[in-house]
Amino acid sequence: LQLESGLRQALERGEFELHFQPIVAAETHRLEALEVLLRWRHPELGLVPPVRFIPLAEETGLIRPIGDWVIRQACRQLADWDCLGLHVPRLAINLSARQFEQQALIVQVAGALAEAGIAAGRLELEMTESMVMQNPCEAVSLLGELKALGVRLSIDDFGTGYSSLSYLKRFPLDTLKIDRSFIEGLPGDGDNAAIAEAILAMARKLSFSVVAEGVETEAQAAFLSAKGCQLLQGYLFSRPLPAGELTAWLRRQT
Ligand code: G
Ligand code: G
Ligand code: MN
Ligand code: NA
Repeated sequence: LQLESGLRQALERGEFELHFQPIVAAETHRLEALEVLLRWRHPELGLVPPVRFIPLAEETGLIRPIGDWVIRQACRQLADWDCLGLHVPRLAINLSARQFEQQALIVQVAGALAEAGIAAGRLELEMTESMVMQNPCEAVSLLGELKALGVRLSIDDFGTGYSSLSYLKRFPLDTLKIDRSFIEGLPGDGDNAAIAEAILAMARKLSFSVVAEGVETEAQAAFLSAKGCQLLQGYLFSRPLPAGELTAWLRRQT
């Protein structure tokens, strides 16, 4: 209950902040995108992780204004890096189910892009399989409208939900993010190696780009790269960092 009343005031009190985690090209390790990860700096509790407050934000509907803030703030930050001459090709933003239900999302995304002067193709929206599969008919029309804006669309935590690649192909999706539970223990874990290889082989045939999440070791990166995974994300390259630290990381890249 304390968390809920706090959450209502967190936006106006400026307690939210965005962290950013690099997604790099497997072959060159060059930056391809940053995933945007929301953090709540609570005045008494300290940093509250999203698993603790996103479900609450969804239940209370607060996810809508919060999600709107995330999209706007992320676009503003991208414009700031552009001004500094620091090249960030793309941002990947997580959507929640409640945001995805709404037509208002189209207006929010278009508004944020226009306000910051960001090309739509530099924004990728991440959603889970269940969000898309729960109501495929509505999903198809909403995804179509988002696609028409020019943004990229990706499936997060891929492999943990219920879907099939052939079904997913009916949606205008660009990217699959292999859930980190399948990256764990690669290349030694035979089951995970088989799953990762199968996802990569099918994704290649269906022309999805693939991001492997939770890459922590050189051995994982080498295996994934050898199997044709073009994009890698994980602690091996960087943890999610606040904007200031990410700016320093970007400067070290060039
Ligand atoms: O960064 P961390 O591992 O704590 O994030 C956990 C989960 O929180 C992510 O996998 C993602 O699903 C969710 N999350 C992080 N930021 C956002 C956000 O801005 N919006 C939504 N809807 N979910 C987010
Ligand atoms: O949106 P999604 O739920 O996929 O968010 C990714 C989450 O995974 C973030 O909370 C981020 O902090 C976490 N994460 C990112 N890289 C790694 C990693 O290499 N190892 C582990 N264990 N977690 C990671
Ligand atoms: Mn994600
Ligand atoms: Na994920």
